[in-house]
Amino acid sequence: MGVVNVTPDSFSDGGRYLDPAAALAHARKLIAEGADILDIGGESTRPGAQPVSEDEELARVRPLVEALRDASIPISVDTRRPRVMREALRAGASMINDVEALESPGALESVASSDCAICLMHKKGDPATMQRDPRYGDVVAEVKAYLAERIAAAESAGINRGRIAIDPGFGFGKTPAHNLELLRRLDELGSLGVPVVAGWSRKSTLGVITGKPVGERLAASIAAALLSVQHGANILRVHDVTETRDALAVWQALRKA
Ligand code: HH2
Repeated sequence: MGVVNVTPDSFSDGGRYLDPAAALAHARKLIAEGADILDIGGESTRPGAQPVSEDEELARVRPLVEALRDASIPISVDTRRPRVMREALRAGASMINDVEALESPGALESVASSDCAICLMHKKGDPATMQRDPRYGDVVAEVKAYLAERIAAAESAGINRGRIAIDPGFGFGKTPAHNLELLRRLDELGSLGVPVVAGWSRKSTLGVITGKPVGERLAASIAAALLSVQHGANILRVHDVTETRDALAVWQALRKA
């Protein structure tokens, strides 16, 4: 899953693709590099991010989704807002990626009334404050229980299990130790019976481990992506498609050999 952030403030690529032409060119580049899904976002959820208005989010996302109607791969929209979900689906998106796991009032219904795929992500707290001393007992058990509850809520709303993926939300209200524990035990989420998405790309825990700024975390991101797959991830949310695919190709060749 290749990331296209149409935002001025995303943590790793903020401002680079705010211009519609630049966003479309980047989207087409990621498709050409072999992305299987594109994930388009119009609001940064990085720690400390301020919310944008619904109209602004839509103005960023909708034209790009429309321009990609003819794309050869599914288009996902990363949003927490029911209206943005509905408009994005109308414009041609076939997946919603929600960092609030459809908790916003009306979100379950917005997804249920279509046949799109949905990624339910765990986060603790809001982006503005979530990295201020997050605490868990057993982080994996807590994340898993939350995702199980959100799968059940989605199913009760009429979204069948075959449409659902889950994501532990690396970096969303988690310390580096929490993120590493989630990675080490990622396969425990497999028993929920739906595909697992992992988003480590360029995140700050990788900066803590390597001492590298956000622009120099490619190798660390690839290591985390490969480890995620080894621990059961089915979908990798990444900024760097070519490099991640090459690393995966080596891993897959070894498995086949
Ligand atoms: N991470 C980010 C945003 N959305 N969605 C899922 N399912 N999983 C993730 O790990 C995830 C996500 C943050 O990354 P990015 O989009 O690059 O940054 P920003 O939120 O600053 O736009």
